[in-house]
Amino acid sequence: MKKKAFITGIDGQDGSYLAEFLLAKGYKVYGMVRRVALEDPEHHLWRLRHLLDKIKLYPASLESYPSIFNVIEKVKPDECYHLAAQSFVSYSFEDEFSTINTNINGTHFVLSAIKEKAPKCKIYFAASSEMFGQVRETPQTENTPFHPRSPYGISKVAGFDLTRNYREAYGLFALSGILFNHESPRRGFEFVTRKISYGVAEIKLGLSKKLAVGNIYAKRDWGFAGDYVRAMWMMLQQDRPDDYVIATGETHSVKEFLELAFGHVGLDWKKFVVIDKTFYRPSEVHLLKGDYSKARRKFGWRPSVKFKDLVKMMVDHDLLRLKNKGADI
Ligand code: G4F
Repeated sequence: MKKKAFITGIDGQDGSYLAEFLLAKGYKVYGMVRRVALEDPEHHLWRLRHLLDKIKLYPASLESYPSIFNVIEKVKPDECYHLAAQSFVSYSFEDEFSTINTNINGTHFVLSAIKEKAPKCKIYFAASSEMFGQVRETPQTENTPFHPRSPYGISKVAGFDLTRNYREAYGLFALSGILFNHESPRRGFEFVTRKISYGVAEIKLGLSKKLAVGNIYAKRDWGFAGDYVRAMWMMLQQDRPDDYVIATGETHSVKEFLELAFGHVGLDWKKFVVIDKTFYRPSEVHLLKGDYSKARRKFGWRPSVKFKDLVKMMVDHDLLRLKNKGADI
């Protein structure tokens, strides 16, 4: 019998890579999406276009316990990957309340429904390096204390604690992946890497003249999303549930990303980039750099894409996309 995997947020960057990965492993893949995505697949399901006849999608909302409960009761998954969230940090400052309600309740609903209807199901929770926030040490490990600096980060700390509590209190096989930033040609356009790769492609093709960004001195540990979904699956294949940092162990500034991205198409970033303070955050996470040695030691995970190659991959994709008028993936 094929194993059944259930992915919340299957229509996002990570969900789409994970669905591909699990299908290739022989899983039956089920996904939860908002009803609007099923009604308007062209806009909402572009990352899954090539998979739609291989997966089964159910409408449900992170805001509604009954909707999640019903889907989990129907699917009765063997593995659940809870990726869905309001995941854009900037937006979490604009609407603290909906980010906190949706992210914390959504995680709670998924955990509770699994406990009631599929208690043997292994659960992956998408925690985040944003939980480290104002970092207490560098590099950050599974033991580094959290100090979140955004409503989004706070919601992820609560999700992490809920997941651990369901493991300790009810014996669920529930764990968290503390993933550092991970990018790809499927990244949403609001995140800085995609904003830059797309902006560079537009400028190179004469479709735009300037790129406005915020704090270019922030540093992130950027990896390739395809590598990170492999880690999610590996975590769930271990004998015991535990939490893991997934990162590259390198840190680079937004400025370095700009230099490389513009440099890749033969342009000098300083001639095109303008700083717009409206993109600054009320409280910034200045530096992230993860230590993934526990994941390497326990199950041999390693990142396969270097920072420079990630930048090139994203810029090349966006050049092609614009030349082909929308070849998405
Ligand atoms: O690309 P970002 O918006 O990603 P951020 O805030 O690091 O969050 C991402 O990674 C987290 C893991 O650590 C995830 F949990 C989260 O869901 C998301 O995937 O911003 C990266 C950095 C920030 O320091 C930001 O201030 O880039 C800086 N930045 C500078 N100019 C900008 C811009 N960010 C955006 N989005 N847009 C700008 O114009």
